[in-house]
Amino acid sequence: MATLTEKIIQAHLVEGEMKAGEVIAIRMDQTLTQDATGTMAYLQLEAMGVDQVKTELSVSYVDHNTLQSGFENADDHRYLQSVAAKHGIYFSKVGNGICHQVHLERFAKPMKTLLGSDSHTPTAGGIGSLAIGAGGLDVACAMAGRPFHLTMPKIVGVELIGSLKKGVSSKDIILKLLSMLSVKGGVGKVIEYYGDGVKTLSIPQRATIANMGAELGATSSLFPSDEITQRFLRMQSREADFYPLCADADAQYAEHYTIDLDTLEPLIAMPHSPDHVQSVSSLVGMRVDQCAIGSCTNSSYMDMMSVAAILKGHVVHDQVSLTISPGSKQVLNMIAQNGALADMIAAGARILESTCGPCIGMGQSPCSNAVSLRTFNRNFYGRSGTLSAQVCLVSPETAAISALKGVISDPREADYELPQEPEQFLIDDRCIIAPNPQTADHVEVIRGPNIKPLPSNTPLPDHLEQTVLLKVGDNITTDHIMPAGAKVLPYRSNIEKIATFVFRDVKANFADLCKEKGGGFIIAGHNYGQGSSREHAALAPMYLGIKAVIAKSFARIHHANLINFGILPLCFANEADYEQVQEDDVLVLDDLHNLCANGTILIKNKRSGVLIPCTYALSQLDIGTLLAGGTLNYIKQQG
Ligand code: MIC
Ligand code: SF4
Repeated sequence: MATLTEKIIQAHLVEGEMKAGEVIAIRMDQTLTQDATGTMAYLQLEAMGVDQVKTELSVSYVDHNTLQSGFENADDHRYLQSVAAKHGIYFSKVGNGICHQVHLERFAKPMKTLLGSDSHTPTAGGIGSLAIGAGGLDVACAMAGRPFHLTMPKIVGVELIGSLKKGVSSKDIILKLLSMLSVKGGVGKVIEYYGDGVKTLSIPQRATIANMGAELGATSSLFPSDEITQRFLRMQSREADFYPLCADADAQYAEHYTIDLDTLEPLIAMPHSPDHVQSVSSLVGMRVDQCAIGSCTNSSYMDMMSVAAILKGHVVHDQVSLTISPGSKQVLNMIAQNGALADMIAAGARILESTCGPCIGMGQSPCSNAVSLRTFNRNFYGRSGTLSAQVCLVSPETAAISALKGVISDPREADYELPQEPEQFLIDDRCIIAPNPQTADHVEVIRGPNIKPLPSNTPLPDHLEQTVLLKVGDNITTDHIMPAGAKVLPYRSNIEKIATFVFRDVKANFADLCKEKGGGFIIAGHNYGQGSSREHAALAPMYLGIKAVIAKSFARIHHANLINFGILPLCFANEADYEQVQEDDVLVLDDLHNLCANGTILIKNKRSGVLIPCTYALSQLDIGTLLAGGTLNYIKQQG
């Protein structure tokens, strides 16, 4: 009576019991990194003194920082390529595609585990791989052969019935689920899909759904590995990677939902959260200024073919800028060869590289007060680079038809021919550089001036008495904490510099305040740190002297990142006590050297004298890590 998740975890379990809520450790078969998180991950791997990676496969992708408006991005790329060659890691060159799309095409395998330093790593769940996003340090540990610790998730079953109608896409399935569960509805859970509707979905369609499980806050999302999976692998010339996998008929799910694809309609997530979902039909006629198609969610061959079919013979509306980023070199090459790219160009689309691009604010910021329809997965405040923009998330079909009309339009009314799946994908891996064990020893790791040494933390003192420097509400994203975009991303390997941007759009003087007060605390509401895996959202605050975050609840990856860098994550035992703390209050924490697993602690507010009970979800290992001042210190301490 096992679920898909239980079957894969069982086969990789190193420590613990598969009981929801228990801490377990699993072996990671594969890892992936991307350049924006990869530089730190590899600096950490180097700090651990690891010679060759211990995984079955590790891949380093370059897809985020590709604007190269200064030397910094290119320096990072050089470092990544050389460090990959040195340590036995495959290197996917810039231009080869977005990490999740390429990994799905060329490397992901059913029944394997994958840890990636990017929150959308679960995209590979579409092919039946248990794929989890984590901070770079956790990925470095996995490459060093250490098992990955996580809390055994609850398994949620989502039954898909019926089949999608023309103009309705798999993006609408996951937007529907987001409207049902919210951005924190998946925290501590793996979402498994089953039912007849699953059989109607291709692997890239499944991957779109698994990708945006990250927006639910889920640990991962999983689809069975069936004849559709086998066919996809055959089309990618890797049928040998097929492994059949399905949940047992009597598998037990902690929660259960059904989505009827027959009655599903096109949906749209309104600003500034992926769960602010409405029907497209209710917004038809609203002005659109920009449409951006691509990202790891919706940049597959079939997505591009649907878009090209809608655009064919038409021209983009005068007032709209349409950008298209095909997800990989494979996709771009195929649409170039079959003429679909020519249809896009003729329609006036602006073709961008096969990278993240506008999704992470790397160019294409919309105009002031723009309505921007994007096929991406996140529409967090400010992420596009234009604070006043209204960014909405839609399917490729909705974006394409709206780009032609200049207003939000319902793709069910578009007149286009549904594209056919190809017989075979175009295989050309020459932009993926395989490591060569014979020459690894002689490789020199190249560090340009933007590759700064890792900052370190000091052990946690027994007594902390510091000021509350910031109080924020619910659902604070890592984009709030550590903004991305073209101006900030170049400094991902330069913590001193990137730390000056922490909370830039929330409290402009935050970094200066930290310096002035010699560090302090942050108070937050629910789901603090939702969104990306960027460990810079913990590492940079650590650098600024933040010692603890006290919140109503945390997002999983950020919670782990805080521990990895020695910042204490505490939760209000009574949510109402959130009101007992204000900015500038001085809080006192005592007896920290005697923290015990999953315990409670009393915090004293010096202003009011009130004692505030807080809980913490920390294992003994987490406590050891925090006391040492973070994972790297802990590993050194343990020898
Ligand atoms: C994102 O979508 O926010 C990112 C950029 O891909 C991040 C990683 C990063 O910040 O480098 C993610 O999702 O983890
Ligand atoms: Fe890149 Fe956007 Fe996907 Fe993040 S969500 S990996 S920035 S495409």
